[in-house]
Amino acid sequence: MNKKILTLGFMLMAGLGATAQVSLVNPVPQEVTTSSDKVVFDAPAAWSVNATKAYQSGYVYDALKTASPEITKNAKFKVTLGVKGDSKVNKYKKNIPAKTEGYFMKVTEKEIVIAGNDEKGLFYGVQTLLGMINEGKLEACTITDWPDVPFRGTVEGFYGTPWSHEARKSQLAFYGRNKMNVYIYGPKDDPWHRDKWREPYPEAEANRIAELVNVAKANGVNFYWAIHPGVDIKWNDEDRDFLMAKLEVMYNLGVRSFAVFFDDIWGEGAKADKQAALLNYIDDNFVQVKKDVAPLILCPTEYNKGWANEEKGYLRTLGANLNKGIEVMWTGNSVVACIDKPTMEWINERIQRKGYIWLNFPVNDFVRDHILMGPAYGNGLDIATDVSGFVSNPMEYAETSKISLYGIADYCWNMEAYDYQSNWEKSLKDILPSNHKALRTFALYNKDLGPNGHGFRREEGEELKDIVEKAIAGDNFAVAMLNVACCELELACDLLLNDNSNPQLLHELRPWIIQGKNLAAYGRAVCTMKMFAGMTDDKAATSQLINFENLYKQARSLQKQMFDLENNKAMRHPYQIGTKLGTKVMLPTLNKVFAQATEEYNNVHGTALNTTAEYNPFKLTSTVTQLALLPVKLNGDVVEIASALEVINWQAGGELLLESETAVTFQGMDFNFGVNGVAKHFSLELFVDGAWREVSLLHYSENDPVIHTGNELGGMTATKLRITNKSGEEQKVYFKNFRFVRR
Ligand code: 14T
Repeated sequence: MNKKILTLGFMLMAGLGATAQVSLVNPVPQEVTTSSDKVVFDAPAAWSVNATKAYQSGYVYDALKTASPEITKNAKFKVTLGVKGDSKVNKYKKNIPAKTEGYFMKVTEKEIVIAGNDEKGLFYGVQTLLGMINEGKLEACTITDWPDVPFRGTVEGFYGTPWSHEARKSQLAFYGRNKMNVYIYGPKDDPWHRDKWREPYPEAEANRIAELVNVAKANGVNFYWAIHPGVDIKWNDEDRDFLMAKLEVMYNLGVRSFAVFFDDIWGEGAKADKQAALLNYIDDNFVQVKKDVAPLILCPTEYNKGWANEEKGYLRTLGANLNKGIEVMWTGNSVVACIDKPTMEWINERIQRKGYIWLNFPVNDFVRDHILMGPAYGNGLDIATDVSGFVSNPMEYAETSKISLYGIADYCWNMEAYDYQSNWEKSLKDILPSNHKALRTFALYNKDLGPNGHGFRREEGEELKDIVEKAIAGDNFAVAMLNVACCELELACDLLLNDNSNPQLLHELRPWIIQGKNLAAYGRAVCTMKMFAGMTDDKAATSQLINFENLYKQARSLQKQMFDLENNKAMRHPYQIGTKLGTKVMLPTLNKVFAQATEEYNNVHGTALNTTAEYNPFKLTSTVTQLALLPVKLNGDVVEIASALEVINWQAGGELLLESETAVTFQGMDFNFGVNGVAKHFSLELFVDGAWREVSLLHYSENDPVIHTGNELGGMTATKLRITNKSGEEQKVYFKNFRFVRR
């Protein structure tokens, strides 16, 4: 039968019948048939298992045990389990898809048969059953199912706090449920993965890894342990033997799958021929010798097209030299990118094998002020046969990452049928059933990454587009609708804060939820401002607390509260640099409405209230006209003055003054005027305890224009600083950058 038609029919059904139990299953199965009169029935209270000895215990059986019906010997309702070739499922041998990890399954009101093409297929059949029975119901159907991509899962490969042991175990169970079979362990900040790659794990860590290997097994997941030796590897026998010894240690902990990462390094470690020779050596002397070890995975140094140096031919060298069977990872056309057909054609031709995709989504280690709760979309739906594997690099927020991973799992299993929107809706229910609507509302504001160095953006606020356009055009009904959206966001935040069904999720989201409340309150103030702005009578202005100017003050207060929350370390996770949400549509819209309402009020009342919405505790002024308007940017604890794009004529005695609303304790500072040796022409002074105090300036070398401060700066606390041209004559400089870090 035609796969496409079946899948489409299935999706239609899923949309219509809320009771369709098969529609609860993630990933979407390849082929499903249900009878036209749709038989949905209560799951039995107990069932008996009909299986050969081999499947009356083990991980498949254990998975089945987690279902609500109890397994009892004499229960009438029968669950037959078997793998191709078993007498128990002989009757169905023609129905079993000849696909790795595939299975056939039949559900009737009397019995269930699950026939795997292999043991993993059988396991996945059981997972489908578990997914279906989630709400206590079963649906008569037959399912023929298999994965499109052979290796599907995640690579814990981000910078930042590595996942906790508990989080990892929870992930592995999640992968099992969602039919992902790979977990690559490679957190950048695990010392024994990278910096101390030569050393064995201390006992406690080693035990944890051994446990993870077992948990992975129980969930049908291959645990890959990755080593990252490129930082300081020397291409000699000694280091090679260190590496082999470490692999041996990991093997003895139970690890049977390995990866070697050479990403984000340069110099000696980055040589293609050396890397290939090392991998081949491991392959020949370890993988092939052990016989029970999975094919090696290599993460190359040039892991994306943007970094590929065609002339030097790094990738082609790997392609030609690496043993057949060694997998090569690839992030796409850039570090953070979606994958499509041309991407795969480009890389596969060079590495002479199918690329193994490392998708840098939903990882947020380069946009740590955002948390990503959006759907996984944008990857080609036609690349199933072009990839050997497809793994996602998630966020250090393990539980929140499940939203996107739920999509990755579905995408990898059944690509053509992948519908990211409906998958996303399902994922929210899966992750927080008790409050999925609140989670959904909140997630709407946490999809985009904001501007970032990789230029990777996500859609956000599409559902607001209509209202936003009208609100900005001055339609007050639309402003009222915007207000409703803010009320809804606030409601969502409060419901979430009161939910204790998934403490880990709430712990991860907490800073953003609190900020969400601020954003919502700001939005309500702004929308109400807009309502009041044009009123000419002073009815509202006299006795009542609610009047335009108070709303204006409230909005200002909330701008500051948002800022303060961002900069309050106690309200952030360790590596988090800020707390932003709704930055693509909601916040900019509110800022526009704020400005419009204020302007309107100013016009009607002849006032001069400031219309700029962004709160900034730093104020720059300068007698050097070209510097006077440079914006001051804040990024966590880094305060920066934007660079000027022209030559600055800094007159004698001209000064730049930076004032802060609150006292700043300095950690360090440097700036760059783009000219060697000019430090001596300028003075830096801090205003400490009511007096100006000079801080020394110096260059570290003659031909380095960067100006550094003397050590006395560290720990000084001041409310303002100034830089003055003390040379007695005009200085021509480039104001390339100025920044300091505060404590
Ligand atoms: F191995 C790679 F495929 C890879 O993506 N490496 C890192 C990864 O650990 C990190 O999580 C990800 C997202 O930030 O990007 C890579 O790390 C980078 C990429 C850069 F372009 C680190 C610094 C960069 F400048």
